[in-house]
Amino acid sequence: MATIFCINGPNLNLLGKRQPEVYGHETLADVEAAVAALAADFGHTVRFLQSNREYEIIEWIHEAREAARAIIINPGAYSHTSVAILDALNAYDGLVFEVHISNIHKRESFRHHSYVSQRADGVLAGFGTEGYELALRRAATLLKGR
Ligand code: CA2
Repeated sequence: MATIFCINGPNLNLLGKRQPEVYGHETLADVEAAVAALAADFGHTVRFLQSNREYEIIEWIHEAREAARAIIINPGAYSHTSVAILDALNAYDGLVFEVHISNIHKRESFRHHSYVSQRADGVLAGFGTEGYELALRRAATLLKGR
């Protein structure tokens, strides 16, 4: 059994409350409940974290070095700007999956590049909130072999 951190970045606390045409109708609490249930099927535990502050996300990634065997992260807009989050992930030895609810490649060009992708073991974009569950499935598959 492993602990997995699921980290959501800025504004994702608004999920399901605004812009449903882009991000869907599910709230962050709905997503967390679905991921927690799936993780339980695999015998894993997920700790859910969300912050609008870059430093807090970096602190959680540092904490994951000791506490988690995988990180599922949607860094939100920090994906496109934060070398600091990339550096923190580069200091982490476990699995990293990057999730974007929307297909960032179909959107404005400033969303096409993600610093985090350079470290991620897998990237999901455009699978809606189901992307978090797909990332969890992949983490469970790879953790079996570790
Ligand atoms: O598609 C994604 O998951 C994003 O990471 C979401 C970020 C955006 O900056 C990235 O380019 C792509 C924005 C998160 C904002 O979330 C909201 C959710 C509901 C209502 C308003 C914002």
